[in-house]
Amino acid sequence: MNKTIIVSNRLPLQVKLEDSQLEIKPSVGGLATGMKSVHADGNGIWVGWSGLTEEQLTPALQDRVNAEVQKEKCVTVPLTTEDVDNFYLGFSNKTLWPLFHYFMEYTTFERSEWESYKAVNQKFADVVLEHVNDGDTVWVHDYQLLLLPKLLRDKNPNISIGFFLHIPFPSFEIFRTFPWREELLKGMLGSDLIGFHTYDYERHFLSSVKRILRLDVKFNDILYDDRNIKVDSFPMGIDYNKFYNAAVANTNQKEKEKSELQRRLDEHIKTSLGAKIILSIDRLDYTKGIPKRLRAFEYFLNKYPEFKEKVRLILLAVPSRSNVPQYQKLKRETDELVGRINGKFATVSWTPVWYFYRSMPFENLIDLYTSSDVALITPIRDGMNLVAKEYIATRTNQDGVLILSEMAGASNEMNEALLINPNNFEQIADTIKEALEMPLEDQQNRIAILQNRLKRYSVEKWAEEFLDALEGTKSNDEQAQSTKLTPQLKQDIAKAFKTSNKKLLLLDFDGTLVGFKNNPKDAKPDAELFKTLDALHAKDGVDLVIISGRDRETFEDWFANKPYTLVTDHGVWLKQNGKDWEMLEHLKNDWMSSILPILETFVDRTPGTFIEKKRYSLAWHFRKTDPELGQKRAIELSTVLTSLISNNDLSVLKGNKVTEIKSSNVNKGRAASRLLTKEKYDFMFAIGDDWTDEYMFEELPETAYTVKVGIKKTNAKYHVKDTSEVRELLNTFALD
Ligand code: GDG
Repeated sequence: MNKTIIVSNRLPLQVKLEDSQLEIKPSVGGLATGMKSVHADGNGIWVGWSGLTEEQLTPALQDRVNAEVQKEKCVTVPLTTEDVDNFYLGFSNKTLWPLFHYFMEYTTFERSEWESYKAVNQKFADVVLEHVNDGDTVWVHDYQLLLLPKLLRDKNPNISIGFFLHIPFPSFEIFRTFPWREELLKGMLGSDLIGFHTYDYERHFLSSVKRILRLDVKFNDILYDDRNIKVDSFPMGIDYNKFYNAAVANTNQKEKEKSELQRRLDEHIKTSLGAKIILSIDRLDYTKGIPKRLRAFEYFLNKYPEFKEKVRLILLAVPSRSNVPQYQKLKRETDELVGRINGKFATVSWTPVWYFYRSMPFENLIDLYTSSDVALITPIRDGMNLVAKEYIATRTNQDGVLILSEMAGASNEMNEALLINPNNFEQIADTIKEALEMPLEDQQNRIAILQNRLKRYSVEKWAEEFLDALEGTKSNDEQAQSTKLTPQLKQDIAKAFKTSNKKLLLLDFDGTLVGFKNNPKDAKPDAELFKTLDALHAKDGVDLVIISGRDRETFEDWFANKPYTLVTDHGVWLKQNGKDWEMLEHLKNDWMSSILPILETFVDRTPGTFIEKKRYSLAWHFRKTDPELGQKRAIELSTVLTSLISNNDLSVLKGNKVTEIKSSNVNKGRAASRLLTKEKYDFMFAIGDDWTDEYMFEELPETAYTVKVGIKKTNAKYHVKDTSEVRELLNTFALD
């Protein structure tokens, strides 16, 4: 039976070692909850680090940890202290975390830490590969493991790999500064499905893929390495019922059952008529905007002094990554600010900020959520923010107001909250006042809508949707409508080639026999290619035809002394058996003088594009420009041209990053059928990569072997990955 393997940096377990005693209990985080049913299902496992380094564990203890976590269907990845320093505290939290949250000034790029990041991703891969079987599904989580999908894919192509990023994906302008950007993107592209919290992160990722790797992106599909990779957004939800039910239990508890914290909260509420509590909860992280929030609260007290002695801000800052210098600095700054505000405003009966620097048990968290009139959640950047969602779930009477930063991913789904810009103190102060004074009915209307949404799209649903979408990618290959040439099929075709008498090979040139270059003039045939072509041509009964959109002069130059048949200009010219060039189609080129100036205006406005003038056609190349701009201009150009050439015998061909204008009655298909009328072939083979080759695939009889390079939609029967696979295939024909 196939299984699902979940992989994250940390296991969903808290493993503690005190006086050589091991204590292992399940952790209560959102991810652990969301994955519960996936993890519990069948023989699925969870792979991750236990939280204890190899140095902390003797071999005997290590064995005990392994045995204990195994009971929870978990498998550990052993990490050394050095790994944790360089991979986790170093590269993950001093490079990726700040960069992806737009904190460029905190981002360091250390080669040694990058090396460690790669090595630790490999350690994760080794453990997963030990447990994975063909047909299994692997779901990789978060920024610590961006390289893992590729490491797995390279070793086992027969598994389904999903990746989910829990933090933002930054815009191209930020991501491009990252020194190892290609490697990181390629690492992620080992997946079949890549998920983000929001459409914005998805958009940013696709834009980097297009600009940095120059890959083809169609809507949210990336064509890469003969695979179709899906990218989509899945906003993570919470365990709604868990928070709602805990809140109901909290409100129903008797006086003597209440926690110490709850009593203190109740006392505050009783101190004066209209006393209110504002709640702020986050890990102490610079992305969460805690100092700015405190300053905004100070500004609020100055601007609206009538709230003094009535309103209290409860600040719960959970310790996090305290070994990283920026976090230590943030701790000092927060301590000082709280001290300053309390020193400035406190009275004998009132301290404006109650500050907790610790983690609280779940029950206390619920005390805080249920007792607060307003939740003030103002991160500077946040992938999603689950605290905002949890606060809403605990509002069993549907009262309360959420003030939420528009920079949190959650703001996309929480329009009914009061959305603020965390850098605008004026706006925050006014919004706090608005929240404190909001009529109950208005509060209830807003919370009701938010609750409905959160209830429906819970964390279980999120996990289910992601896995369904991952399952759906399995049929991606069928979308290509052509069959992948397997080693067996290649052998069959080679055999048919060998056993036939008269063979026709129609080979496109650019993107088929040679890869694309920025300048088409540089994509010359190389010695290795000539060797293959010569060997093919030397075989008995072979008609070797190179059929291309290139102009006659270029081919004359490159293949001057070669005896192959050449068809150029998409089928205008033919050179056969060493004879002179012969014109297959009689064409005019007097239209060029009117089209050329139009193309020139496109070149002027689109940096990096250029015109290739051929004898019977004009091509506008946009391979070197910004991919999105190029695509946009190509659509614009085709609209302009279509309106102009309607009365002419011209057509516009959209090739691979090129738009070409030429006479309508010329195409590779017509040229191919002419060749077919001259001879009787019992083996026909055509291969090409772009739109112009489709004519050729269509014209050939059913018995022909037609092969597309790449997995775009095609009329060809088969497809191969790239030019190197084409050459490999031709070499097998050439062998005896
Ligand atoms: C990352 C992304 C994204 C907090 N204090 C206590 C406590 N918590 C729990 C909350 C909540 C969780 O921790 C925090 O989740 P967030 O989503 O707010 O933030 P990150 O930790 O930064 O998480 C974030 C998330 O991944 C999921 O994809 O939303 O954007 O940065 O569940 O309840 N729990 C307990 N005591 C505490 O003191 N028990």
